[in-house]
Order: sequence, then structure tokens, then C-alpha cells
Amino acid sequence: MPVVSSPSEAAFVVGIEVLSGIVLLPALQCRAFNALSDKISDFRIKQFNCLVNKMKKLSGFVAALIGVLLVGVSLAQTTTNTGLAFESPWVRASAPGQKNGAGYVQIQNKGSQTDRLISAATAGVGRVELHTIINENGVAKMRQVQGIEVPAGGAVTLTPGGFHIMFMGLNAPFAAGESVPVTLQFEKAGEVKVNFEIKPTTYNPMGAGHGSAHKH
Ligand SMILES: [Cu+2]
Repeated sequence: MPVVSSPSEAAFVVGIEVLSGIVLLPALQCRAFNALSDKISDFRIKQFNCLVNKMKKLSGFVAALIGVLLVGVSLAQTTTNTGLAFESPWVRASAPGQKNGAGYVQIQNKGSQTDRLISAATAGVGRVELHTIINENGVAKMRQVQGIEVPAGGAVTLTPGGFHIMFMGLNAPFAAGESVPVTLQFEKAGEVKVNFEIKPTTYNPMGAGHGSAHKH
């Protein structure tokens, strides 16, 4: 490579060398090939065919390169879409005879767009709803909500006394030590599968004195 003095000059030289490598070199090779068979009358046709073949190989390479770039772009897209993280997903083990359960988790949004949890689903449960707790004249009541917002660059915490995923009509009780596979549906991120760990009935993430104010 020639000695160069500035970065732009270097880029120019590299550009020229790459160009000559992918366009001029095949042309020169074709000329050399044809020079060996100069007795052949259809010299120009042969040279043309030789060049076409070289270009076909080159376009195959370029197509492969574009493919690799597209895969890279789609991976980057996937990373953005799943900019959600799930901290300590859990449900409480069912008390004897209990037919409902509630799921809690902290959802972090590392992306730059606000997202919304719009539904949840799991097998073996009659119905799954998104709920919050409201205080009505000093009485805590559950209310269904259409979505739970996850602010961009922030988090929302589903916790006893607040937002929760309501599992209604369990076919079998939640048994401590097992887990509940839940498919969460987000407005932007789409479907995300999260395993909710089943904690003992005595489990309280907030410590003593801050137990759930409501019963399901
Ligand atoms: Cu509820």
C-alpha cells in the first residue's frame, strides 16, 4: 500500500484498492485467461462471459453481505423490543380451598418508549385479569384495569396492595416450590414468557407489618 499522509487520503487509497480488487482484478484475470487462448475467434464473447461469471460470484457475495447486515439490524430491533426486564416474579401458594391467586413482579423498561402490559395468560386457570386495588371509603377493593403502563427508562411494580395479575378459577392449587409459566402481552414488546415462582403462603416481600390489605 502506498504511503499516505492524511486519514482522508488513506480512506481514498483503501477505497480505490477495494474497488480495484472487486472490479478491476476480475477484468485483468479475464484478460490474462483470454490471452492464453488468443487463437479462439470469439475472443470478445469469451471475455464477456468470463466477466459475467466473476460479477455473478461478486453479486452473490454482496447479497450474502446484505443478508448478514439485515440479520444484524433485526437482532438490534429484537434487543430494543425486549428492553423489558422482570424482577422477582412470584405468586403466593394457594391456601386450602382457595380458587384464586395473584401474580406480582417488577417490570423494568430499559427502552426509550413507554410500553403497556395489556393481558396475561397461563394454562390451567379459568380467567386471567389485570387488577389494581382502590381504597373506597377506607375499604380496599379490587378493580380490573385495561392495562398497566411501564414508563420508558422506568419501572412498574406489581405488588400486594397494588397492581397484580389475577388468576381466577385455578384447576389445581399453586404449590410452593413450583412455578407458573405466564405469557405476558405488551402493547409494543409483544408476547413475553415469564415464570412466576410459587412462594410459601407465609411469604411477604415487604416484611412484617405490611401484609396484603385485601383478600382474593
Ligand atoms: Cu385481584
